[in-house]
Amino acid sequence: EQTLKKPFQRLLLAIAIGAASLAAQAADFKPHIVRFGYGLAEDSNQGRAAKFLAEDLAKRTDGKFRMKGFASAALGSDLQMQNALIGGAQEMTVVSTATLVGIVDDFGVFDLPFLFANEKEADAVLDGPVGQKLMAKLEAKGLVGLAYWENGFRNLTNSKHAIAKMDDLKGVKLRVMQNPMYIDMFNSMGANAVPLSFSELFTALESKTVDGQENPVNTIESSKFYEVQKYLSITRHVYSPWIVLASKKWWDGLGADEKKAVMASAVASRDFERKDSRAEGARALEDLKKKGMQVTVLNEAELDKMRQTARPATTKFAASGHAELVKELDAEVAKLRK
Ligand code: TK8
Repeated sequence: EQTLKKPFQRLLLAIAIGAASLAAQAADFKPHIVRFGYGLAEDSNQGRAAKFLAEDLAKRTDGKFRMKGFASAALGSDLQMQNALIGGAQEMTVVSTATLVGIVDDFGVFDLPFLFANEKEADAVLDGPVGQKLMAKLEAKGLVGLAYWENGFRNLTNSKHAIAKMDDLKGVKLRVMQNPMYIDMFNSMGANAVPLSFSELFTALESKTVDGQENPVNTIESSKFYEVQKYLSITRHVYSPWIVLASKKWWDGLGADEKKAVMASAVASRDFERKDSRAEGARALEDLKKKGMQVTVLNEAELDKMRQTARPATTKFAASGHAELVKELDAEVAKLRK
């Protein structure tokens, strides 16, 4: 029986291998240069994930897709790159979803302060129906959403004084992303919100055009903000997603196998990036302390004050045609907390 079974199994295996290699040969990949622009330094979570993405995509396409990463906004700010993708002048990018609201305003739903309690909730919502529905809306605007990366929970830094309570924000000139929710939120808390692209931020902090900014600790470290900012306040006021985008003009010219490979690489890069960013977070915070930043952790009462104060910004967003979406998102989060 054994002797009969073995050759038969071998035959099956041989057929399977043959079929698999045939399928691989049949996959149709043409040579492509893919320009992938991003805002952070090459030595950052964004840079590491960009490198992973390029290598993964090369593997999946027999080296036919050659992705070139452009760090530090060398191809432009988030907004400029979005427009370059829409126009077909650039193939891919990764940007903050908060900077997409001028194109699909529904993305503002992820800017709601204190929406997610942890990364697990964020992953479930972004990779679930709400996140996917919003991605689908980009197509009509000339963009294809591929995957959400983690930017992370945002914290405050500034060069004026320690911020231990909401009232300490009074009069602080705070750079925010070009996004109405952030402007409303921080103005309501007493700060002076100044919308500015990330690519101009370091210089603005250095020249004291603005006193402070808010970003995850990974970014504060990789962008060397500790050189120009003394005080760090742990607030985790918004969980910030990044989104990997392709130009629809470019995407539409790809074959089915090529689209599948790009999509698969984007998802693989997402898993790599989230793991890497989370592992890096604690180390980045320790390093910021070593670099001389004074760290203040806001207590629950102060965070709650911020939450209450920011509420009208939430209401305003819901009232501007997003009531259903906010309800849907709240329901998903509630379900996750059961
Ligand atoms: C980088 C930006 C950045 C974002 C910001 O291009 O602008 O503060 O957090 O990560 O997308």
